[in-house]
Amino acid sequence: MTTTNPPETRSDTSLALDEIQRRVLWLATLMVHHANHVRPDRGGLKVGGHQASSASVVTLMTYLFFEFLRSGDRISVKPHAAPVLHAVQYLLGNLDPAYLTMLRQQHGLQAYPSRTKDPDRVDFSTGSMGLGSIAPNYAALLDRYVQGRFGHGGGRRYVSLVGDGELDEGSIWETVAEPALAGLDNVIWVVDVNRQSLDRVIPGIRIRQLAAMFRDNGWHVVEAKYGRRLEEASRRAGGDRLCRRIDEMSNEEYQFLLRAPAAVVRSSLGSAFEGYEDEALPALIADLGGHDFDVLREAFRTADGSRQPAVIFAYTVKGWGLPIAGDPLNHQALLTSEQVAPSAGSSACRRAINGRAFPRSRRPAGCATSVGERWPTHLGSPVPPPRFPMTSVGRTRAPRRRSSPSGFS
Ligand SMILES: Cc1ncc(C[n+]2csc(CCOP(=O)(O)OP(=O)(O)O)c2C)c(N)n1
Repeated sequence: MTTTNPPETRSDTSLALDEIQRRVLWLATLMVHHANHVRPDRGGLKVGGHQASSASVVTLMTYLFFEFLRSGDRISVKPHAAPVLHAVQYLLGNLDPAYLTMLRQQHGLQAYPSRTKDPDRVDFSTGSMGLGSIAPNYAALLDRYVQGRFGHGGGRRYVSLVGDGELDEGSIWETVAEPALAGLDNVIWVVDVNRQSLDRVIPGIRIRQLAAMFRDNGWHVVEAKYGRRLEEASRRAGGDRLCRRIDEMSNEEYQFLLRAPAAVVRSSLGSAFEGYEDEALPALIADLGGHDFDVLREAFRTADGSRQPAVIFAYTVKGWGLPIAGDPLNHQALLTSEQVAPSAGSSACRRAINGRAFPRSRRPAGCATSVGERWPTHLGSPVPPPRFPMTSVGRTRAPRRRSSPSGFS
């Protein structure tokens, strides 16, 4: 049997983003680790933090902040990804490094993104599921009103990064079905489909139903399901059955395969994996669209070009890149010091801790033009607020009508 591993198909920009996301992953992971295992614990209370939930959106957040978002855009970030947001802000030079050791500490970084209490920039507070994630929709509506009424504003895009478990909230569907949103082409939701919510694997069929509900309410639905390497495998002999098999398997089975030995993966997925070496299989089975910059670029391009509100279902692995990846019980799991130690010695981790804000001279190759030039300005130079006559807004009384009993007759 000839054995070949998947070819490197990523673009230069994506390779550069990969260098950045390694730093984001380790900064976010170490922030939580420090809060729980290093900082002296005076009260004896659990500190907490969500390393696995953070890891699942590291690629998405890196893509959004280092390539997609423009100055003036607004974003709401799912509650458990707060450490990722702060890691990104640190790398962008918007957060003092002293805060990296102050996660979940009084006057430090908040457990969930907070507009009022966090020291760096947070566009929308999240935490109560289904509230922060819907706020960008209404902000986009107000933006349209201000633009139409006063001729100011406009041009912003409103992005909401939500967990798949968050779609259980009723407020989400009230918003998705809101007729006033029809035609808002600057709203993009990204669902982090890590198939887990707390310590529960979400049944697969549900995502199909949810996508249909968005579609039925006039949203444009985009899927970022498979990475390039898995797509490549599906084009090999016998590969046609591969994606169909993965599509049809339950989320529980997929989660199991993420951590299964190569022989088990091979026997479950048949001939499509025949050409690959055993050591290539774990990365191949976990090669999902939500961790592939090239796939995400295409998905966001489609969503951004849509004339309706758009939702991207981005498939991810909860705990991606960490020893707890794909473990169904990883929701509140914290890496042990022994698990962190080998990584802490790795170059990616050292660079994460020491590499501040990517000075020009140290930017990864490929970033200088397409990615790099955006960094210092992204969200850092706010678009000035529109000027409109505050005195008259909401203060002009409608003429009073006198009620009279005859009104009921
Ligand atoms: C209104 C509300 N209900 C319950 C919770 C508790 N809660 C926090 S996170 C979470 C599940 C999150 O699942 P998901 O959205 O899939 O995110 P992830 O698993 O990626 O963290 C729940 C139920 C909450 N924060 N807000």
